[in-house]
Amino acid sequence: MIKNFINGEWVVAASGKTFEKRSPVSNAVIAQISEAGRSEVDAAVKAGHAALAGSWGRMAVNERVELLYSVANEITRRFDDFVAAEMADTGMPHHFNAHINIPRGAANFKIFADVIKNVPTEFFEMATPDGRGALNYAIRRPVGVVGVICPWNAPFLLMTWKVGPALACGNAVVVKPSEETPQTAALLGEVMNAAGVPKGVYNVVHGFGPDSAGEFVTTHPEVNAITFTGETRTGAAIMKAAAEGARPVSLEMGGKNPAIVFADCDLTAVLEGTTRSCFANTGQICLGTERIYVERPFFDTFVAEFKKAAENLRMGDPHDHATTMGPLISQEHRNKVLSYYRKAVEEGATVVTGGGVPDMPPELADGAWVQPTIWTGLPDTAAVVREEIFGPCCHIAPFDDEEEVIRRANDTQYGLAASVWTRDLARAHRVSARLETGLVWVNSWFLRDLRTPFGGSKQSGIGREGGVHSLEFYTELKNICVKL
Ligand code: NAD
Ligand code: 6OD
Repeated sequence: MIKNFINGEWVVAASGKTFEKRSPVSNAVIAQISEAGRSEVDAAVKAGHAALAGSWGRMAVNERVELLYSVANEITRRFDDFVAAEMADTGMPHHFNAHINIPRGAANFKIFADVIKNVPTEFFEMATPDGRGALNYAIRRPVGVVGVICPWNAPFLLMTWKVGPALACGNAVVVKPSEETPQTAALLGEVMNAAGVPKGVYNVVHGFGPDSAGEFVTTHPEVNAITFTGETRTGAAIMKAAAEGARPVSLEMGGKNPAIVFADCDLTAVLEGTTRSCFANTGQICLGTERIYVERPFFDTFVAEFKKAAENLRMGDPHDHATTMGPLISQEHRNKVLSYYRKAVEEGATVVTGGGVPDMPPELADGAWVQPTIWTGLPDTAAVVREEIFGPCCHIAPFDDEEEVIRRANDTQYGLAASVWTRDLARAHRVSARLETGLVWVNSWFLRDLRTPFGGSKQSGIGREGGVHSLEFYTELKNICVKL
């Protein structure tokens, strides 16, 4: 059984409640998980405060930095365990876990250790009327116990993206992993103990959202700040919960990200890039592309070549290194994605490829598989062009000029990411500046130095995390003025 990790110990919920985790690949039950109730969440929050009042709260920054390096090294030492756990929970192919998800998890501890080691301090010598002067400076203090609410789509990368900076800044955390992906958060508990991180600094409580561990964390009055990644609707509910006690939130939420392809682009690069941005992790990446706008003279060529690329994807066992696309996370999510596949047809889409469920060998037949799917022919008002689907699918539409495509790309409630494909650099700068998104990639996708700001505009997010920008959320500045 996967247990809660509270104050450095493995804890079974007093209620005895458990829930099942099923494999996305086969639908077989692969784990039972102990579901934390209010009392376990309360114990986790209190353990966090005790850690802050104890050695963790008094630890010098350099010592904390060394501990975070030890955490990163221990993740690397147990690399295969993390890859196996993440692959079992998500069905994500081996290469994505081994080359992105798990290494980025380890890097998230190192990078924020380096950030905190080098953070500058504001310091001013002031004149005073009596001529003696004053020293006025600002120091950063941890915000306290941070509630970390995580999604299932890149679980370890996204959880450590928050736990890394939270700990670097000297906070304690209570993590609520997605009910779909409990394993790597639990493994990280073993790593924390092995690395010597004091008890209570890192706590994990398992369960669902409403009326379960997620709600218990976000409504707990002694949780000082809440950081969340997930759907926009959930983020709004969490913001309401955080209003009680006026607690700060950082929200990373949904998207409906456009790719804009100009006719002068590099065909090889755009095919490679958009194949990844639409289909990597079976389309379950918040930054993924679900709308492609192609300049009209290039439209037919692009659609024909992109169809071939989608049809070349290989679905199968995630352990097989030849597999390039896994299943969706769950049957429930597959039902949602397939409902959009039907809706696209009802709304009059031309199905360029896919649109249904693939034939899989008997041992995989019960998994949450769907075909990579491409549509054309829909107006911008169609549901599959407006709503986040979070599956391996996209709609491709032609455009005629720059103004038009900027307007259409921006015509959405979301504002997470966009990509622009062109050889004309002046145009790339011009278009990027006018897209209403937190991130823009030019001739690339999912490429980002971890020290740069990450986050969404409009209903895709509140706040920016990454590098020193994470300090805005995970620390509070304190102004100290000393009269000499
Ligand atoms: P979700 O919102 O359903 O769940 C996220 C987490 O919130 C889970 O741990 C869930 O148990 C918890 N939760 C649900 N309701 C809650 C409540 N009322 N109170 C407290 N906790 C609650 O999201 P998901 O389906 O796990 O993830 C997919 C979504 O995440 C997509 O919309 C995707 O775009 C988004 N996402 C955004 C980013 C980003 O950086 N902007 C990154 C990854 C995923
Ligand atoms: O690159 C990142 O740091 C990041 N947060 C990626 C998010 C991926 C969403 O699925």
